[in-house]
Amino acid sequence: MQNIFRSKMSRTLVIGDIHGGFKALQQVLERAGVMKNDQLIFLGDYVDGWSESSQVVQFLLELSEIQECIFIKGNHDA
Ligand SMILES: [Mn+2]
Repeated sequence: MQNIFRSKMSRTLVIGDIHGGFKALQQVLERAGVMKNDQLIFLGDYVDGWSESSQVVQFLLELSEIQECIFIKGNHDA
């Protein structure tokens, strides 16, 4: 019953401080069970930290074409 209800509900999910952690980003999206009708708000700091900043940015650009995304610029992204 809960799954049927959830499938019709859209959520707003907020993600911050990815810092080049592409694998961690994949894991958090998977564990949150992100669906097409969820809105994603990214709080910035996409780069600096882990070594996969380019993969993170490429992935988010592609994701934004199929999913409602809002990107805020963090202090590390200036
Ligand atoms: Mn940060």
